[in-house]
Amino acid sequence: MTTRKKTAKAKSKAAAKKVVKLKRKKPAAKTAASNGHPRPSSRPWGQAGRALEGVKILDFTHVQSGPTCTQLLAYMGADVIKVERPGIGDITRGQLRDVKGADSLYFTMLNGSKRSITIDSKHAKGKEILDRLVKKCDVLVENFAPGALDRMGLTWEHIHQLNPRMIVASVKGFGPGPYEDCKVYENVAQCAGGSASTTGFRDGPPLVTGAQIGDSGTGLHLALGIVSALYQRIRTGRGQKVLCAMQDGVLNLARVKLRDQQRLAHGPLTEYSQFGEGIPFGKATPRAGNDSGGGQPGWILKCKGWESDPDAYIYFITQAPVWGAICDVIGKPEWKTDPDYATPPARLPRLRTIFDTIEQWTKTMTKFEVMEICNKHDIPVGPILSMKEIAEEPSLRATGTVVEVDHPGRGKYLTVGNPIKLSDSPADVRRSPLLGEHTEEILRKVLGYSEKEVAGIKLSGAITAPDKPAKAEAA
Ligand code: CAO
Repeated sequence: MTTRKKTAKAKSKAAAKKVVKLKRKKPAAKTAASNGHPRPSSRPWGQAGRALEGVKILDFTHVQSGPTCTQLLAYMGADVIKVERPGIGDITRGQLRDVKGADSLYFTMLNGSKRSITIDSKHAKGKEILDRLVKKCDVLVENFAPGALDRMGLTWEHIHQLNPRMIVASVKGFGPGPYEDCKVYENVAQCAGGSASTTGFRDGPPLVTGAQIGDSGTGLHLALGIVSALYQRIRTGRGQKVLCAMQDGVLNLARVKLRDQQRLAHGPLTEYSQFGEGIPFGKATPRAGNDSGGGQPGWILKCKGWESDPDAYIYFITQAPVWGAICDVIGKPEWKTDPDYATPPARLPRLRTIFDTIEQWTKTMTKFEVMEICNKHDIPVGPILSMKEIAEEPSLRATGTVVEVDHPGRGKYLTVGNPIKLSDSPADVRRSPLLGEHTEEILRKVLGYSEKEVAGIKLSGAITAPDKPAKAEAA
């Protein structure tokens, strides 16, 4: 072929390409909205993929705080790859066991919808596998004791050099400061975050709460930090560090008590029962028993059966706009006009008498009967529900808040589904993985290792417990 012929052919090829390009542009213009965002999907709701689809999480979490975070991300559609130590795994697999030989409920209820890979992070081959995972994933989440991730060689600099887009999210007990090196568990955080000193009765010791605000609460905060960092990465193209200290997370949830601390400088806290009882306030926010934390006084009152049923109680709020209805319902219509009871300020010093009187009424009915009557009048009340009642509540099953899943080691168990409901991204709640259940699958399909390489990795001992290097199939 002559040079001229070649040039002519190249020109006509380029022209043809241009036509194709132009042709391709049209449908693209159709799919893009004028603001540059994709056009709204026409797929039925819930069938347009899940919120975090495509996001890969390198999950180095253990115990409760970190796993709470990554389980939520998994419910939102992220592919969560949980890295566990060969032969041992997350320590909670074996803690508080109720079924012999099976992963505990502690573990199964915090690690649903994830995949498990076993890797010895201190083994040379293990480090190589981890580096590959770092390159493939979007977020690394960890809640090791301070310094442990660095000791594995996974420093921020190393991670960022391998993958500048990687978000590194950590839970620690304390933020930078005098306690930053401390190991921290739930109740330590509740105490250090201001919850324990403000929980309980005034004449009793500080109390920790049943809700795991230190662990699960901080996990929730971390999840918000991660999705925010993912969103920012769309603009910046780079990852960042996300840190949630458990002390900070608890304080964030206990902020109304810091509010009260500052109010103390300007006088007594009039909505606290202590005020009505004439007991002076000290220098710090006191424990307030079952007083309501807001501006509408409330208390826990006995209901029918309280003598034998520890949960036969109801929380009753004397909300000001429905005070008249409350007076009628409890048989005290005269309180509506009595100057000692008619206005919220007049009632404050008399809250004890008021709640004692209301309790005489609530004690004649079950908590559900009280609720039925009060709801008709818009009086805010809340039955004290036992965990048994919650486990059996059909409406919580219907909404997917309580989900039953099947596990090969323990059979059916209940777990808490996604408490955050997205109308276009329904949660897919699956059982927790067995230890190393997905090791080979991840090595091959995510990291691209060949059969031969996987066989070599098995022999190396990087994915198996030290006592059984060559034989173990999937750790
Ligand atoms: N391969 C090899 N080693 C591994 C591994 C793996 N796949 N996964 C973990 N390890 C090692 C770590 O490298 C670390 O070893 P070094 O200390 O020698 O570096 C060790 O296992 C685990 O570290 P740890 O100190 O985090 O674990 P711990 O049980 O002693 O402490 C806890 C637990 C929770 C107190 C601590 O992790 C912590 O303070 N975390 C931060 C706060 C937090 O999340 N607390 C909530 C806990 S839930 O109540």
